[in-house]
Amino acid sequence: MTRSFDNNYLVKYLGMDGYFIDNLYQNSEQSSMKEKAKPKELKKVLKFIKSKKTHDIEYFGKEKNKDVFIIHLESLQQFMIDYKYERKEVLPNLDKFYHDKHTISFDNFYHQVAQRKTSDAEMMLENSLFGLPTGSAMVSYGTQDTFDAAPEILDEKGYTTASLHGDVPTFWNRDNTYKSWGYEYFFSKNYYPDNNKDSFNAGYGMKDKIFMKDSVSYIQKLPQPFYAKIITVTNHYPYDLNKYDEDISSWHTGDNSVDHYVQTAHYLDEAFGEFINYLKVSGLYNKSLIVLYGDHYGISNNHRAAISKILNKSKLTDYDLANFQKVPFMIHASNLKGFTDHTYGGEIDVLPTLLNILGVNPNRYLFFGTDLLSKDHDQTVAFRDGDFVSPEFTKYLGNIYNTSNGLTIKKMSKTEQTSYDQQQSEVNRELSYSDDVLTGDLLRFYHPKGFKHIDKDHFNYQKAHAIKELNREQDKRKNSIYYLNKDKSTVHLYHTDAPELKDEK
Ligand code: GP9
Ligand code: MN
Repeated sequence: MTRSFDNNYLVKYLGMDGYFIDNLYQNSEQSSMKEKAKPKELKKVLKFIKSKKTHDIEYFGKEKNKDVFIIHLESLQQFMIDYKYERKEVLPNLDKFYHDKHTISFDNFYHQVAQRKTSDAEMMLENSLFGLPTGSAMVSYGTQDTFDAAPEILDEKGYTTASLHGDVPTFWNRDNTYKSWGYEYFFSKNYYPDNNKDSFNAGYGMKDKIFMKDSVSYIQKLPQPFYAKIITVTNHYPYDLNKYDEDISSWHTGDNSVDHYVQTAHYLDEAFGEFINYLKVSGLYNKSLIVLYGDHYGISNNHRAAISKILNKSKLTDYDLANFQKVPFMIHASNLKGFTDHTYGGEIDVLPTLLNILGVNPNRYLFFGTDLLSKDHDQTVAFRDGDFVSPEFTKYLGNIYNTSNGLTIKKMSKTEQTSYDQQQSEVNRELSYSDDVLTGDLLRFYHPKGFKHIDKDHFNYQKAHAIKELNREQDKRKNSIYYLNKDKSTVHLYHTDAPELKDEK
């Protein structure tokens, strides 16, 4: 019951009757909470959100109407950036991108997921709403709740929206949730050739090099501007990889559930490098806004001995483990002047940051995060269990540290105590208000001027329907990469060393 990530999985192990009873119980719980929720509940949430308004003229609209790639780097942690192993960079392509003169790279950016890792990350990234303290918000509320998500907001600005992922559509209830979020297209596993061949898969889905190359067949047909989320999966516990894909040896910490992480992370980097090369050769690179994020930790705090070895720290503290929760976050576009941004933030802040750069005012929406690039961004980063990090304090696993020097704070001055209490109460409020929005479906009461909530029945992710719809849209809009290339595919521009695709021309 704790693995409610995929309804098919539940049916398989509970049987249809058991699944039906569980579903009935879940739904009755949820619908009674929804019935009890009234529009007045929204008032206190809106008051809280409005108190965190930001103004960021410098970046507003800097990349308006650019194509957008959101690249989900599965389980990639920040410590791997510029990490060397056997005197080699493990992530040469990502390191290069991180330090590029047009990439804004964040080095104090944290994942904020709880148990349901990728689904919590997707909820935060595309709604600026937290996941739930237990269970998956996408599974429990994704089908029936009202959302104001990134795909819907950008659709209203003329964007074509698509999510691409080499796993089955039902995982994390994506096939239903994405309709509530307004994704026009969802290219999941069954869209990809040979998707069931063993050698084409590793762990939870298709291998990244194959998935990313074959995704081009769909990306090139998206009328522009488009918003395309590409969800990788190979760098996922337990980090399985065919021997022939291992271009780097494993770590030798002696902890077998950690040691192969470096190999799948390196594989992910190679796949990313191949994808970026295609963007450059096809001309998409300079006309796109490219966002990269690590969705959550890959190596959990239970592996302290192994973490000490890979970080080369003989005495690992909870402060080190708090820093270990950092994940990469990078924004790249030709009009951006690259730098390493030390601002404290997390996944909840991505959507307001992205929309502002695209020329959409984030203050119009009920977002719990704030624009990382604005001077008035709120740098208190809430973790789902009530811990938090800010430029002053790191509260983690029951200890409080001074963020700048990592020293345990045993006694606080009066001013420190006031500031600490303020931050803690803000964290508690934002987490509980975010839960109220989901459990009470409060966004159904939110109708600012010009808002229209989507009709979920409009969306159909069946392959035959979607391909027909895509071709129709292409003919109507006449501005996909494929159309502009005189209806000739650009897939031949994509070069991969994936042995499974070596015969493909
Ligand atoms: C499943 C993949 C992994 O489709 O996104 O999900 P996770 O186990 O990381 O939550
Ligand atoms: Mn994940």
